[in-house]
Amino acid sequence: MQARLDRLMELAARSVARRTSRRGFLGSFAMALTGVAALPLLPVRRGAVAEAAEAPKPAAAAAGGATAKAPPKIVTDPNACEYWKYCAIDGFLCACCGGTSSTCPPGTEPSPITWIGTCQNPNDGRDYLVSYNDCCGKTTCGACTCVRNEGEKPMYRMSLNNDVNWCMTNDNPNYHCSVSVILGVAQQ
Ligand code: ABN
Repeated sequence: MQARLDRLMELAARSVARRTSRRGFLGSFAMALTGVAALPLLPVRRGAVAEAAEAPKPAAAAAGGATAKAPPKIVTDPNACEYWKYCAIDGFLCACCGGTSSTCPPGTEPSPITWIGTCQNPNDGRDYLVSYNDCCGKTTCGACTCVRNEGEKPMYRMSLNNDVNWCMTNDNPNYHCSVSVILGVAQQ
């Protein structure tokens, strides 16, 4: 049995050896190796990698890339509603009515009761308490309407609402315009 198996295996090996040659095997092996080595040279699309590298990254954008947002412009004109200390005002700017941003026009009197807001000064980044007094004693000025309601609360909390005629306790309760008076730095 053993001898017959050996003979069978020998015949099979001889048959394979007749049909193949060592040189042929080495040739095929070399071809396969060359093919694998050439794979990275195939024309794959590498542009995407290059494009990704050139696109501004978030950090680069923040540092001035094409999509970076310009810093907000600081308004210094007291006749402009965007002036920082008007952040919680509701009324006509006294600066446009013969007064200044913080003083009433001649012939009017400041209201003794006011509404107080908190505005951030963009020049130093600090929060300031600002009193919004109405100037009373003349009919409405009508110039430079300015309604900014930062921090304002609904009317049920009257002291935190700016839509109130603070001239109501003045001898002459006519509302003319509003000023904003800086009271001090708010506690952080
Ligand atoms: N505090 C300004 C104002 C006056 C009259 C009515 C509404 C608001």
